[in-house]
Amino acid sequence: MRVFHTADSARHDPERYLRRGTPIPHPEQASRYAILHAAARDGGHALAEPADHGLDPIRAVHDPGYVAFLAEAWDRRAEIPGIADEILTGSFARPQMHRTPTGLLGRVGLYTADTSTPIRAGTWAAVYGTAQCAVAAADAALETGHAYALCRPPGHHAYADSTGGFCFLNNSAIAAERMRAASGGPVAILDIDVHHGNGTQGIFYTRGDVLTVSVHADPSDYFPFYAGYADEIGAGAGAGLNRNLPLPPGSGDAPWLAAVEAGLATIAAFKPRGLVVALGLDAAADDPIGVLTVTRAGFAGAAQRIARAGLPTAIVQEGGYLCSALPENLTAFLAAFDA
Ligand code: Q9C
Ligand code: ZN
Repeated sequence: MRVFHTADSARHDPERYLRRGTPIPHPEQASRYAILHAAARDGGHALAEPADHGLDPIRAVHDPGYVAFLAEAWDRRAEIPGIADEILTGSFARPQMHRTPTGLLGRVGLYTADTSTPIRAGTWAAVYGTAQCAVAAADAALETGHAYALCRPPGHHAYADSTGGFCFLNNSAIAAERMRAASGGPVAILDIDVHHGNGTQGIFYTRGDVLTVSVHADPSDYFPFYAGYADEIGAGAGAGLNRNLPLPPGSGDAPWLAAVEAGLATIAAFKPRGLVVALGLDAAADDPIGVLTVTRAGFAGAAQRIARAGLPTAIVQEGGYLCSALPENLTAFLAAFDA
């Protein structure tokens, strides 16, 4: 398995976020990069840094004003009087707003969904570099069959114009659009992170050329709350091309793998030219913020089933938080995919 990673990933290091009103150590820590990197290296995979394809593949799925905001915010922080050592706000735009503010602090609330995505000194370098990993994996998958992008921070909660849920740039969406453009054909995304891939769904909801499928914990009392229900099936040209497979909290390998199989059946019927797997490992039983109980054998089983689909496949890292099972589950997934 070819693995694309960048040391810039560790330059985004959020300290804390508000969990139910209480500041806690941020779960999406920079050390996730070193842990996932060591797991990939020890698994005997071929590690490489990606080429730099610039902003075009990012702008292919993200709003240009949003991309400029992320790229410039830290360097413009002096425009926010009294700003802390990170850029974050407590005032968020809502759908009924009447103005688009031009000041930087107003822009933060316009482009941010929650308190989990502070922008710090190295944030742009990290999210830019990790998006390039997604592009490289998409290209390599079309050339050689499959590849893994060690993306950190994750991406699937980022919409075209908003951060959220630890995510800034939607790496899986960037990989999918890259594969679609390069292959000339439709592509599919299978998201198996424990959280619904709401940003990815939002980006492709009205598109007829990208099928989005997500297997996740029921969002009715779990992040991201406002999307991820089975009745969200796409709209316009994308009608019928979004499938959500929510599972009750506590679900383990058997129902989770059955949902993965159901998603793969929908994908096979779509006949895509490529597949992006949004590989969250936070469905694991001992993940600190997950609510499903998937085992290492479950992750290996998912990888086998996905590999059997026989599609050019870019595997893009999403969530999965610090616990002893995190590296073991990555190793198991990649090994089973290659087997
Ligand atoms: N305070 C991923 O796994 N938790 N993201 C609540 C609002 C957010 C998880 C945030 C969990 C996001 C990529
Ligand atoms: Zn997640």
